[in-house]
Amino acid sequence: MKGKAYSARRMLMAMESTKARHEDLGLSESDLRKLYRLMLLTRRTDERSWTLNRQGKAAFVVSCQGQEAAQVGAAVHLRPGSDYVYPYYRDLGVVLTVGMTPRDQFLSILGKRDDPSGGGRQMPGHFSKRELNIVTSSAPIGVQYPQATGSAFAFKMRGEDGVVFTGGGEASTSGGDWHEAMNFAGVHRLPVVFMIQNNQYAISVPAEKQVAGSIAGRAEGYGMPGVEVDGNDVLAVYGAAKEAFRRARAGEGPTLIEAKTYRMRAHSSDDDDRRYRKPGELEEWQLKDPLLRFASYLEDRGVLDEAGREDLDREIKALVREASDEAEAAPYPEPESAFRGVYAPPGALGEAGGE
Ligand SMILES: Cc1ncc(C[n+]2csc(CCOP(=O)(O)OP(=O)(O)O)c2C)c(N)n1
Ligand SMILES: [Mg+2]
Repeated sequence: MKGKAYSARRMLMAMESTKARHEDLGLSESDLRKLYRLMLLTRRTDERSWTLNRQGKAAFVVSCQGQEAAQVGAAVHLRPGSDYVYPYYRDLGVVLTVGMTPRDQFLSILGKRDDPSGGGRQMPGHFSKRELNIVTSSAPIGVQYPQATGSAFAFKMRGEDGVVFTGGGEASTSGGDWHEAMNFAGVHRLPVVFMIQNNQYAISVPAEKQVAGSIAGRAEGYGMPGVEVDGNDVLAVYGAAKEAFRRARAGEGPTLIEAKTYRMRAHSSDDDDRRYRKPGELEEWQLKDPLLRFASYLEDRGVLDEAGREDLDREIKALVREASDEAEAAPYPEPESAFRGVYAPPGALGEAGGE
């Protein structure tokens, strides 16, 4: 068994050497370190979120582990605060890259007053931060797509060069919202980048029971390029997203990216993934863990060695822990505020209502 894992790793390393190189993508060594740092920050923040759930402190969490390369590799192309982001619930790596903080994440999952996503009342994973133009989602899968497309239409009507980034899982492409948004974006050549993270499951439903044909291939029918990338290779995603953002900013229209990846944790903290994963499947994908792969790339090219990775990890774990402790100590919303944003205050609607 050990020997098998070892040879699989060797095969993987051989595969990697044929993949995208940072020099061709115009990335410096410091850009590479930044990408790795963001991926590690995402992983450690996610792990801490899971721990807070298992300690009984956070009622519900959704994990992005395994999808960091796709999320960070795409989101680094955003201009925080001027572009718009319509993320989905698993996009922790997207929102941290744009500028949300681990503290924001912990305030949210602990239901604290200062949670930017909704004052402690929003569903965890429904990320939002006004100054970063991160727009919250609703619970039905796929509603972000028409909204994102509408924002892209606004950019175009105003003659601005903003780009809208949105995405979801592979199952979100089975709903009408996605198709309507893709068509509208294609017809009007809108500055929107769609990224589907095909992580192989929709809760317990495997991708082969969800997706007919190819998701990336559907783009042609909506008049835009569709690109399938290895979603566990941050440089591959970076390259595909670079071109998608360039096209959008240049007024050339939308792009669809399908990032092939794998969800390494259960669907949510309330799901038991042992009931539906195929035997050995998780272990196989763990060898393709995006962080390990990028670490091996960085080591091969002399950008970051083991000691450097350990230093960085210590630093990140400390800052994540500090953010988590701060959020635990932060106040809950005042009970009197429970109806705020739900009912109009007395008298606000004049004689007709409000009492
Ligand atoms: C319209 C709708 N149907 C069903 C659900 C329940 N639901 C929540 S997440 C999910 C799985 C979605 O899978 P996918 O789009 O592949 O994203 P992933 O969770 O794998 O990242 C489902 C079915 C929902 N929220 N909305
Ligand atoms: Mg999925």
